[in-house]
Amino acid sequence: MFCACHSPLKRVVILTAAFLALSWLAAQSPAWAQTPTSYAPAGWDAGVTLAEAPDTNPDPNIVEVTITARLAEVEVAPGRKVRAWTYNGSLPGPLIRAQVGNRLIVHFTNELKEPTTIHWHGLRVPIEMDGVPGLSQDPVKQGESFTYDLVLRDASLFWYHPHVMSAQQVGYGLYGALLVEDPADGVGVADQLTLVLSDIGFDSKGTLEDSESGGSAGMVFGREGSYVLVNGRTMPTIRARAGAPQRWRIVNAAKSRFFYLDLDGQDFLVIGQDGGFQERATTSNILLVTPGERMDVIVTPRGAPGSRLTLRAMLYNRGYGSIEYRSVEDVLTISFTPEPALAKVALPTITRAITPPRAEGATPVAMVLTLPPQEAGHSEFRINGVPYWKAKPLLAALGETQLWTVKNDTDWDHPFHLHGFFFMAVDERGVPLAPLVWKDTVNVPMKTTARLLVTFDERPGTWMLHCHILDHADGGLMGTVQVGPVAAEHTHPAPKKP
Ligand SMILES: [Cu+2]
Repeated sequence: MFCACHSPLKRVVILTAAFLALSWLAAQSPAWAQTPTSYAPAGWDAGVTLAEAPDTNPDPNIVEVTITARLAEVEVAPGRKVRAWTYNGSLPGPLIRAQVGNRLIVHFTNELKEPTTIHWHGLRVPIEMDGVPGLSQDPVKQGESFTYDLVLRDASLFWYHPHVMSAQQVGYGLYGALLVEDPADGVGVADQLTLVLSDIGFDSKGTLEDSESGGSAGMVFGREGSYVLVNGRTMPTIRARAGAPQRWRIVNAAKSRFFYLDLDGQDFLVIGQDGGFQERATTSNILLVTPGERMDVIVTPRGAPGSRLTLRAMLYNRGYGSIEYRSVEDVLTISFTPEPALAKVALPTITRAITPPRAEGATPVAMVLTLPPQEAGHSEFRINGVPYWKAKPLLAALGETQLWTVKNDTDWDHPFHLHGFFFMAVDERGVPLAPLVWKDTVNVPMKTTARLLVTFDERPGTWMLHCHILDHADGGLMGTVQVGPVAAEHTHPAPKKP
């Protein structure tokens, strides 16, 4: 067969054209395509290093790791040791690092006495990989294994934790970060941290606090551990040159604690949240991260060379017990090098085209969250009048868009989480709140109503929805949505009453 490129002259023309095209592309290539400049001193992040799960698969498109749940003694501050429940012996569990589009294989083994699972918070997985016993898999008992095998469809920070006795298991240390990166995301900030915020409670002997402490009242308040942790350490220090930008990927993995972050009034440039980049970046001098949520921010810490700056958790009223007799907590110290402050560094403009679900024609679904007065010394949270163990699933057809109205009639905030799907918050008229962003966890403040648009795509299954204050979830504030062909009406399998 004759090919035009067999003619020497034509070959030269084609090669020249290709060369010119490549040169033009190189000249057009934006700043982010070049290696971004690091301004941080060597070892700047040693105080917050996360253990990483080694990828044992040579295929560049597959990340294959081994995760084992087991007891281990960890040191959260000098001389402060606790025998925690861990993944691979570290607190938090190892950071799993992958690229968007990768296949992730996790060989999970449980060496704890208690049954457990791994739920992949925020990931759009098939139901078989969602980690909820009774709905998607059997609990993994002591000595047993389970292989999670899924495709990472979205770039963002995600996290993993058990879905069995969640308040206890997460509170005792079972959580880790999953960072799904997009090498072409264009952020161009070299100095990056993944920050897992959490807390833990234990006594002077290093024994974990009873996860049922305070009984029903403890459940209603949402129990917080007294040690505030950043990547498993109390009040770590990072080093930085003043005026140099850093990208922080933050997840709140605490079972109840809200983090209301203040960097001495300096700005957080928020570029993304749970499901990836926002439509456009926003600036705020305080950052609320409720349990389960993630934030992707650029900070440019400023201060005199050689001085220190503290990231603090301010008081945030999420209900009775959250601000009374409480004080601001120090979270992390930034220690500036003696170098002169960097002059203003231009930051990238991050935008993303997001098509919101259509509110017109969406099926309205109403949920009312209540906390009836105690009965027989016992409290329970309810959705539409029933706690989880008496609830029937909501129903949704494949491809259906629903408009969920979540009315919080209680005196506590509830970070509302849906498994397996992103949603978008909208106003009373169904118009998405600006800027557009995909969420899987959104705080519904006390006595307010959230409106969430969600499209249930091609993945059938029975998916959890619940408050991510895990004491509240265990106290009844959970439900399910059954997506897909609906058989006979059914109730939940063997409810677990706390
Ligand atoms: Cu709640």
